[in-house]
Amino acid sequence: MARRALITGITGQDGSYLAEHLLEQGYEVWGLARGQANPRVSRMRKLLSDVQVVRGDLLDQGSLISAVERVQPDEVYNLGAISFVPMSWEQAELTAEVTGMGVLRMLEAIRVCSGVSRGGSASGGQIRFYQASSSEMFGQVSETPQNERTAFHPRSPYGVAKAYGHFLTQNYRESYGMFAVSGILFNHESPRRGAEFVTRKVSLGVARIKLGLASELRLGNLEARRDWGFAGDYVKAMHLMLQADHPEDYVIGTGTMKSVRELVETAFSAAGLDWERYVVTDQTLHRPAEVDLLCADPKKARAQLGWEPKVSFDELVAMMVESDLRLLRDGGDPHDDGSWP
Ligand code: NDP
Ligand code: GDR
Repeated sequence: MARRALITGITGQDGSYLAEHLLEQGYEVWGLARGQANPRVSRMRKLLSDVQVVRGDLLDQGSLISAVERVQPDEVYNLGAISFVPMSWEQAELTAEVTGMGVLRMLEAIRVCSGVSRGGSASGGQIRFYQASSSEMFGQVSETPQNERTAFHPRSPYGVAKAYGHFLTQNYRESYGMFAVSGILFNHESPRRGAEFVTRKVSLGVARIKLGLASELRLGNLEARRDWGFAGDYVKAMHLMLQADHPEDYVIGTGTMKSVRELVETAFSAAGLDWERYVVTDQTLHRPAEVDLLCADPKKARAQLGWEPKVSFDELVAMMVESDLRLLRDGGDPHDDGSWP
């Protein structure tokens, strides 16, 4: 029988790549979708027609229990979150509820449905759980590169909420013997990245300028450095973590970092443009507390999971710029339902 996976955050960037990867592996894939008439759900249904939808919301404990009861998954991937860091200052309580408490509700749904009690016996069979932890938990870093033992110092309500979810996942593993793991993923991007994140904002900005649809691109802190990889590579690591013999947490990243300035230079030059003519820095886009740099040490994932990123930074940026040029030339709107590249 096909293994069954339940993915929260199915309408997001990672949900789409993970669903495609699991379908290729022969899984029956279910996506948890929220809202009464959520336009992102109809877009997802069009693009991932083999994914089955179950209704639920990370804010609603009962809905998660019903979803797990209905799907009877072998594996649950908790990717749902308020994931845009600046929004977490504006809606800190909502971020805590969805990104933090949502992990507790999902773990409880699994614990209750699989009949796990203290001591770790699962009368209903073991459901493996993946939590989407984040390099934002390292925040103001105490060492570089960051590995699985690096201390956390989150710098945003988002990072704090992710740290709660991370420790809770560890705690359910230790308290109930659940196969519950966290992937500490560094920034990963793609043509499907939300337009609010800096890589996509830049690739769309470049495409608009190239096609004469805009004359400038406004950005915040150009000195911040990140370890950027391709989302399609990273979802494979999520799957590998749940196939391991033992439940353990892993850092996933490329091990190289670039500044936002380098990102901008690379993206504009991919379209044959000089960035200094178009980029305007805007103080209002700076964050109340910035994460200056993040760089992964992915040695453990390479050694134990055999995972390695395949797409380089330059290839990733070129892929995103080309995709947005194509999208805008074809008259697509990056915020529109049908235009997901
Ligand atoms: P996206 O922002 O693209 O997707 C977020 C998803 O969460 C959407 O499907 C959204 O659904 C869903 N969601 C939001 N609120 C709720 C809720 N109340 N109940 C159920 N679902 C909800 O994120 P990514 O795909 O980029 O990231 C996936 C996960 O990985 C997130 O948890 C993110 O924090 C984490 N992460 C991401 C990294 C990255 O670089 N991309 C790096 C490290 C961690 P809807 O369409 O209904 O809004
Ligand atoms: P991040 O991603 O906060 O790292 O979180 P984002 O792309 O938003 O920012 C990266 C860096 O770029 C700087 N920056 C700008 N960012 C945005 N969004 N817009 C701008 O105009 C701009 N100018 C400069 C930021 O200050 C920052 O330093 C992402 C999310 O996917 C999280 O959910 C995930 O956990 C982490 O990556 C790892």
